[in-house]
Amino acid sequence: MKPPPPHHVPAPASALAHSLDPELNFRGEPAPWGPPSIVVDAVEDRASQLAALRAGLFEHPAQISPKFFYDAQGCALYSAICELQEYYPTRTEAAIFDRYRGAIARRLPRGAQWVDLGCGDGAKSWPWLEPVGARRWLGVDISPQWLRISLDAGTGRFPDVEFVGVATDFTKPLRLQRVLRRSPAPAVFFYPGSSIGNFTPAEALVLLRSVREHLGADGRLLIGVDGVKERHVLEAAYDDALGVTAAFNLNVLRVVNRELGADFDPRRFAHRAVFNPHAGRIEMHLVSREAQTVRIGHDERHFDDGEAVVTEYSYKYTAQSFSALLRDAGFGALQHWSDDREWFHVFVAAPA
Ligand code: AVJ
Repeated sequence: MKPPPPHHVPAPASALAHSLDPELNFRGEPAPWGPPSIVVDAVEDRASQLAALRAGLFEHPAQISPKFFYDAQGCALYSAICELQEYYPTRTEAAIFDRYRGAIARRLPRGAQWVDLGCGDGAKSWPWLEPVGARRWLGVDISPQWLRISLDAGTGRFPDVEFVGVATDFTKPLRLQRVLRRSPAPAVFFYPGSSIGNFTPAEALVLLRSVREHLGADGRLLIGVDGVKERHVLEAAYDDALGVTAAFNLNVLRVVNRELGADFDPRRFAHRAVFNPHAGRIEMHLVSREAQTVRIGHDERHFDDGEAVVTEYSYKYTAQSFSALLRDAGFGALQHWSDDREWFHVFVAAPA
């Protein structure tokens, strides 16, 4: 792995940790992986995450949070999904970004602190850093492994940009004030990929309001959100001919087996993706193919034939409905870009 260039002097993890307010319950961990620093927020501890996973399985209907999709196998399958012919969101958003990059960048402040929410490998950020003349890049992700990868990639490519990773679970309230420098660099929050769709509209509103609270007058939000469209297009995107999304969905049972000592047999469940037009969401389920009893740790959970486990909601918005949500969250001066079919929406929003 390429070491950071010599003139890039990253803040030591300990220095950053001390700049954090203990009341906010941030704790800087000595970065065993070396510079640049990774700050670990109060990520819910593993035990309580697993307790919630277990509790969800005993509910009616049973549910598994989509955050459990993304083990190594799940991440590989998700990457494969993004290459599928039927899965249009990734490439549609990329095409909008490529086509309108200059126009979008002109709506963003120069010299920004670029905050990538759910940065993954960081690849979606890189094409923006030069056009906006970013000074800092803050990758926010639940996975320190992803942060390590994105920070290595970024520092190698952009020696003049300061890189910071923040490991946090932003299904919990965002508290990035202490890692964001105050003036003079305005913050740009970047939330691509329609990841906001995994939140209910009420939860999305909470997250957007919290982003809004992090922005000074010059700050902006750049966000991508998937559009409502014909049912057959949506359902094909979540139930592809090759069965990659089915494998992605079923893989969560292997995660559950490993994490909870359960004995789900993926062969005994079927993938199902349905568009629920009233709720405005794609729903992914795992449907029991037969009556069966599954062991979960020391307990047992019976599933009827046809009983469903809810694994993911992916909410879809129209340009109008998402504009309304942004306004509700305290944003205004909305700018909107879309593809010719209006399948995917990109917004730049400023504090109202
Ligand atoms: C990562 C939440 C944007 O909802 O489209 C893809 C996840 N699930 N195929 C989405 C997903 C099934 C994806 N997001």
